[in-house]
Order: sequence, then structure tokens, then C-alpha cells
Amino acid sequence: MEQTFIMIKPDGVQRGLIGEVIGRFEKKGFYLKAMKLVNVEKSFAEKHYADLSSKPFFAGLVEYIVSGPVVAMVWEGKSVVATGRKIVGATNPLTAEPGTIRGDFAVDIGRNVIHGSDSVENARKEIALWFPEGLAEWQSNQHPWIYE
Ligand code: YYY
Ligand code: MG
Repeated sequence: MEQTFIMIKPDGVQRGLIGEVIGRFEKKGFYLKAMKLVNVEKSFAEKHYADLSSKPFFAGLVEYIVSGPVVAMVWEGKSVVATGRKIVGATNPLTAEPGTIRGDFAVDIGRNVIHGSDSVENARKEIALWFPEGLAEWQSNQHPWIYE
């Protein structure tokens, strides 16, 4: 089954949005496969956002990600990468639709609460980066009630 990497950024943690974010993914029917509250170092944040290293906002983005603890998670389910991106909403919270996390809870692009992998391939890379220890094996009892 497909997996995605979701991270609640430091602003989301500081603003008490952890439960709100988890609740949206959980209630949709996705499975939480791994989760941890961590402070990452600059070099780690730079690795996570390596594709954006040439962008003018890169330094500020890295500074923001290391400014406080983040919640790193792996969610699993049918089409969870693309559907997770829909739940997260557009990058700029002012254009993100109401009903999405960014549309409901953020204003500035540089404080947009949450990260979600943008492809299955990037999800695989991000999960390997954030969870080098691997994921615990478990199967939710809800499975037969969510999948036909
Ligand atoms: O995948 P997503 O988070 O929606 O956007 P990306 O284009 O990957 O950029 C990552 C991150 O960088 C974005 O969530 C906010 C920040 N950012 C920014 O501060 N200013 C921009 N013009 C574009 C992105
Ligand atoms: Mg991205």
C-alpha cells in the first residue's frame, strides 16, 4: 500500500495544530505508520529541501524548519500521496482552498503549517531520510471497514 511523508512544521506545533492535522488524516481512513516529535539540524533540513537549494527563500525556509520541533509522520493508504497533498492544500495558504489544512489554518507561504510529499518517489526518499530506523509493522482493525 502507498505511503507518504507528512510533517507538521514548527508553526503548526507551536500553534497547537498537531491533533487537528492528525485527526484529518485519521478520519479520512489513512493509517498512521510512524510518528515522532523531533528537532532537526540545519544540515538535515537542507537535505530534506535539497531540490530547492537554489531558490531565494531556501535559507529562510531552512531557518524556519529548525526553529522548533516538528512532527514527522508516515501515513499509508490508497493514493495517499496525491490525496494527502489535497488535504494539505496549495503551497500558498491564501490560494489554498478552505477545507484544506493550509486553507483553513495559515496565511503566509513561509508559515504554511505542514509538508506533504509531492510524488510516490519523493515520499520513498523522504521516509528513508526521516525514518532510517524503519517502520513498525501493524495493520489497523479498521481495514475491512475502509477498503472493499
Ligand atoms: O510542496 P510544497 O510545500 O507545497 O511547496 P514547495 O514548492 O515544495 O516548497 C517547499 C516550501 O518552501 C513551501 O511549503 C513553503 C516554502 N516556499 C516559500 O517560502 N516561498 C515560495 N515562493 C515557495 C515555497
Ligand atoms: Mg514540496
